[in-house]
Amino acid sequence: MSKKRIGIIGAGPSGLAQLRAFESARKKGEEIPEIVCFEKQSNWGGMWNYSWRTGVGKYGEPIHGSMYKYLWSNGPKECLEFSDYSFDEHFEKPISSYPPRPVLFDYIQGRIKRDNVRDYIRFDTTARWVSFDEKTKKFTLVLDDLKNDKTYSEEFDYLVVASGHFSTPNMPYFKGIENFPGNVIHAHDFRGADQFKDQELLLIGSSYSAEDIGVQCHKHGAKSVTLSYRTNPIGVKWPDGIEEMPLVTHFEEDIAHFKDGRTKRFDAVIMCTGYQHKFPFLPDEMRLKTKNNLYPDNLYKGIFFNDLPQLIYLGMQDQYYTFNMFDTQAWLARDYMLGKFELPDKRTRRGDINVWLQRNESLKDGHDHVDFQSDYIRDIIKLSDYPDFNIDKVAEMFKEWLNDKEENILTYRDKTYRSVVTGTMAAEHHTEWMDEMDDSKERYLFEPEEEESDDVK
Ligand code: FAD
Ligand code: NA7
Repeated sequence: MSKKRIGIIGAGPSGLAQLRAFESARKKGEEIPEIVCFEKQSNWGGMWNYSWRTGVGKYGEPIHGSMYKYLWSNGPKECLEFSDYSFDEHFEKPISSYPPRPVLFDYIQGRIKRDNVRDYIRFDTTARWVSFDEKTKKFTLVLDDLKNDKTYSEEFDYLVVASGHFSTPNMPYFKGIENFPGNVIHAHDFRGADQFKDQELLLIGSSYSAEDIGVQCHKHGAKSVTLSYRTNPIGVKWPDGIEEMPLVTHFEEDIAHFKDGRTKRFDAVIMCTGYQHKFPFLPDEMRLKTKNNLYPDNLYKGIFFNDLPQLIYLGMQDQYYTFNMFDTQAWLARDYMLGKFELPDKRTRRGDINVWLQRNESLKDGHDHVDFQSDYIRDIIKLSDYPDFNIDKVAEMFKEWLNDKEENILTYRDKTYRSVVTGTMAAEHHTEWMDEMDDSKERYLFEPEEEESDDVK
């Protein structure tokens, strides 16, 4: 009998978790199926693989990346640590709790560089279209080899969609914005604060992007930052130079009018208005349709598409937990594909989904969200052999992090946390975050030498 074939779309943290899950089974002596992972970029790492480009890439594909220069982890690294590959193992010394992007990118790569994971990935290859044959129960995947400008197709028994969901902007319209004389961009195209130095900035939105881009622009010298919220303000204590205002109603040239009747002049507008789950390679009946949400509908255990469980989605939830959540999902998905984890019937699955959806409806604040996602991880981690980690402690850290941010949005990244994987306490970074303008790995890992004493002993 020929080997089963597994197709994975995307080599970001979720797709890489899937590859690592299979590698871990292979190392334990299990026979694994034939696996091919398709990645439209030239390298792995998804969002963490920074691109200076905006718009389209060198082959004319929409740019995936939404990360920017000077991006530092927006939560403690102890909350995302792989439980089978610790920060200690990778860096061989304690590091701080909030590393910059290049350092986390390095960590993600460390775990997979030791395996032959790269061999499974076809880079510069875009998944263009998927169809499913009810008779053969196989997927046909149409692929574009971007480098050689060739289109071809291959068949798979299982399809893992790990294409991310923070890439296609949600770009609302505000009356008069077409006549705004300055820059109007979406957070997806923000590549760093430098160009906004000395400017009066308007950021629309009140979630992670607004908070982080606002604080970064303040740190790097914007004249003022105004955050405009639709539903709730972020509500932390803002320093002088950052303020929150209600939603913009319309623009007149460079003047924004707000719901409370106030007006203000701006040099640039950044829409921090979130992203769309977009799967242009999937037909209607296989497409996950959801907003950014802690429990997207139609996914059993947050993973298996209920109408067709051979179709697997990873990392489609809104995220408190990230890398360790993708791992728990990927390990369970692997066991299903290996025939070691059996799914109940469709009705039972639906019932399980409904319970989570109902609870999701009742969540009130960040602490509830953390408890919800922690319980979700508890629910799935027990179903595979992914190494257990202290979820209670991680939930506590998330809640402390939320409090830290409320207390002081400019200094929360100077706090340190203890690893639940190794017990190591994070080191303090050599420079306070507000004074640290260099986000390179070299600068981050550099250890200032002890100052030599002039005292004669
Ligand atoms: P992605 O990282 O988005 O990777 C998806 C991959 O799929 C990409 O490589 C893409 O090129 C590929 N792909 C997409 N479509 C196709 C196709 N048709 N064919 C082939 N390949 C395709 N998380 C944290 O833990 N800490 C943070 O500080 C943090 N900051 C963030 C800041 C920003 C601005 C954003 C946008 C996200 C941030 N995140 C953060 C969340 C981040 O999305 C996750 O950490 C993680 O990258 C999600 O992994 P993923 O593999 O699911 O998706
Ligand atoms: P999120 O977390 O999905 O938040 C989107 C924000 O945009 C949220 O505050 C929304 O307000 C706001 N929004 C959406 N549409 C509109 C319109 N039409 N008008 C005004 N405001 C709007 O996306 P982020 O980009 O902040 O974060 C995504 C990831 O990127 C995250 O994981 C980070 O790690 C980085 P609402 O509250 O719904 O009224």
